[in-house]
Amino acid sequence: MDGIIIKGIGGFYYVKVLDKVFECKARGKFRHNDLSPLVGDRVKIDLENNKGFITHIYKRTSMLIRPSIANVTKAFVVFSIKNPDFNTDLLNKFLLLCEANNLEVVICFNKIDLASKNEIENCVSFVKSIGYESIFVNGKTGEGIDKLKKHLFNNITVFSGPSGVGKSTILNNIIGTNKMETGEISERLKRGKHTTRHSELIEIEGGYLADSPGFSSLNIDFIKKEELKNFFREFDNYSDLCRFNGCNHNKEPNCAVKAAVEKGEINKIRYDFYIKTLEEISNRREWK
Ligand SMILES: Nc1nc2c(ncn2[C@@H]2O[C@H](COP(=O)(O)OP(=O)(O)OP(=O)(O)O)[C@@H](O)[C@H]2O)c(=O)[nH]1
Ligand SMILES: [Mg+2]
Ligand SMILES: [Zn+2]
Repeated sequence: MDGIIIKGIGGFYYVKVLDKVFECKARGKFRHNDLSPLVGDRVKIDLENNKGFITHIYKRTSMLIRPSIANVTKAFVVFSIKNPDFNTDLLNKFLLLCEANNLEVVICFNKIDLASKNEIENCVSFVKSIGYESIFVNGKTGEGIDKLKKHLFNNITVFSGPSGVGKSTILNNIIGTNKMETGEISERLKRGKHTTRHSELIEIEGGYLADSPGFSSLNIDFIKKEELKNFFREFDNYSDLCRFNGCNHNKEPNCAVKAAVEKGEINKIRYDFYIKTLEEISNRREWK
């Protein structure tokens, strides 16, 4: 039988086949080729004496590390406009990670109840200038949540974004129960608790949805210098016009991307972030 792993706890994998869930163990042989099953994996399972075994893992289309989930196709990148305040640098990092993992992106601005009109406008115009779709929501009241729901069909969608922006609150609102723990960071620290440690897929609106813990440092070590530019979609319309093939839009002469930045057609904040990241990657390479 073919199914999908929706949860893994203590060596057991819960595999959904049609409308049934089977508790399965992995066959030892996966260890040999260094492949252990992940939530999101499409797998083949056998039943022997009422016990389930995963016998095959189908090829993955993507593999996230935090949270560790395979075959994710879409990300809701969540930021609150206030508390914690919106931060373009961090958004750029999350976007870069999504692009590098080949995920579709929906930017979601939460806590609209705490924001002024002006602050909302700023977010709208920033996102517009970089060519992404954004949805504004109130995770507590559910305002705007329907627009997010429309994105779930046929996808494995993961929430990403910094801690405290309201990811779990929005997820709870989408699924209609308080499945995920939410709360102020300070309260959580006091109780010595952390957000969900095991990953789980929740089936909803014809797709699967996964929460993720907030994190403040993002690992972009796997991105190569030469491919970084491909993850900035607003460069695409210009890069063919650069004088050099494979132009890195940095110090090369006659660079169409740089010209577009000067003309204000490409957001300078984004370009500066690109150069900063390019330098970070170059420096890292020198030391290795
Ligand atoms: N005012 C307001 N508060 C919100 C909204 N959405 C969430 N919150 C509050 O923000 C706090 C953090 O929400 P969580 O859902 O736990 O945030 P999270 O992104 O899951 O945080 P981590 O699990 O640490 O990554 C909670 O106290 C929520 O009640 C909103 O739309 N408006
Ligand atoms: Mg959470
Ligand atoms: Zn160029």
